[in-house]
Amino acid sequence: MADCAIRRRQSVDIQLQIIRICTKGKNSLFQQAIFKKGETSMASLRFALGAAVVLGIASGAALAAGDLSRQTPIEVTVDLGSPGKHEFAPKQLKFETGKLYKLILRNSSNDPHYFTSHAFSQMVFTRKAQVTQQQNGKTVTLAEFKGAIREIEVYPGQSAEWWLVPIAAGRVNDLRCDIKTSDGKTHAELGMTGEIVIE
Ligand SMILES: [Cu+2]
Repeated sequence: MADCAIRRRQSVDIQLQIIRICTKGKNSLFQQAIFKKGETSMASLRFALGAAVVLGIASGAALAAGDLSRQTPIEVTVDLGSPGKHEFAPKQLKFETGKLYKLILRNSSNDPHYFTSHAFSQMVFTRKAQVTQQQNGKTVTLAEFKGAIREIEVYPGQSAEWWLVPIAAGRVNDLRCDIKTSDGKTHAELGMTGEIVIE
């Protein structure tokens, strides 16, 4: 991280130097190339264009280093229920801001379950959500969704992945599943609740 910061700092310094070279008032190479009367200054023009190209490359490098959604993801797996039990396992999830997570929501129970936390959904940037399936021992992606996600429902025996980068720190207690059982109680009322901490 420190290395990246230094590299970015260097690339900013290079950009500033080039901007200084290119905008030195009367001595500006652009101005010399454009306004010099009587003699053609192709060398100056070429240098100025070269500087502009270098400037473009330098700013491109700075952008690539800053794309937090392209890190290697940290895997976090949550079991949504288990046969006969309505609960999240684990019940407490921990994340850190600025890191990319692959949050795997695995439902190996006999009921559908929601992963709902509106507070959490406001504190993360979503890169994508994926529907996955196990085929011959391999995880195969069936569909991919881009855009903000508010909650995800996973059907019995299935899994989904939420690729996200936490952007705000805090502790929220609204993780729950609001599906109702046949007697009218929600899974949350039966204990399917949880806490999420972002540091
Ligand atoms: Cu549920």
